[in-house]
Amino acid sequence: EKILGLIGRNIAYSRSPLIHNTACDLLALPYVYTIFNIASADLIEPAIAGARALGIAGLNVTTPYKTTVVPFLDELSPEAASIGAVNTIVNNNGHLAGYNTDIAGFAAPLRPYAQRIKGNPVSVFGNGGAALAAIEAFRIFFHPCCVYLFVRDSAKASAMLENYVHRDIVTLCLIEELFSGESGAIAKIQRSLVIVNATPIGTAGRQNETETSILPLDTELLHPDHIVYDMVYNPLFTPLIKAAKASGAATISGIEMLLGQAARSFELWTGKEMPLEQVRAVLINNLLS
Ligand code: SKM
Repeated sequence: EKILGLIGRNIAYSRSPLIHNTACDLLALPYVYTIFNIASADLIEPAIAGARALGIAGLNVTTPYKTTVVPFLDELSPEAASIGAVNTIVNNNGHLAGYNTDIAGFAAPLRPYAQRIKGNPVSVFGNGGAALAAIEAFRIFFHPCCVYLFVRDSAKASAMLENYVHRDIVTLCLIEELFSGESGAIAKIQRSLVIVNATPIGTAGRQNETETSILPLDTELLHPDHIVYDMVYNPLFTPLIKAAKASGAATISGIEMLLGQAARSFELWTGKEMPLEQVRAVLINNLLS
């Protein structure tokens, strides 16, 4: 059996083993996908060296190591290089190639709306790697004229954007201004065709979650022309998805991105197409139980 796995920190929650092991069972492929919990960033270099030496066939990488792994790989795909983040490693006889399937995985469920999105502004909430993957996906697949990036901490967001080659498509906006009713910020949300939550806000069982912090924005601002995309997938129906549905907006659940990136990683490792409908059914069942 060949070994696949996920490296990250505190990742027992991950549904990636379920997704990939289900797909391998369905296709009778000789792989097993496991969790490699890595406690600190200084263990990444030896972990990658170990994966190379042991012939681990492939890895996913999740928070907080998507940029940490980059210097230890032999090759980067163009989209991984553009945002400096890797979520998929393929081991070809000791040669490690890094990819980023979050970008295309994010874009996949937006494809049916492509004609509507092109040329329109979109809003993304968050200042981490997930937000950057979404921004790059809009740039590559939908050419919106601009992305409004709503953040709480503009210093952190500016630091993140500093390393991003295409930062000129991003306009930094403050979440505070939205909550204090600043008209410019509100107009940006109202003009946006897609609203993306790339923060962990709304995730089940998060520490210190209060009534007012389960939503990234005042959902009164949502309207039926919006497409609301929540990257959070647990719970399946997040507070944002529920509010968006109530306002008549189209909604995309975080499981679509999770499945989208997984399907692309799976194909890079196995050369086979993931049986998406069956895997989605198993995942939904698991999240609802
Ligand atoms: O990019 C993905 C990663 O491949 C797997 C994952 C997970 O299992 O939670 C989340 C994302 O970071």
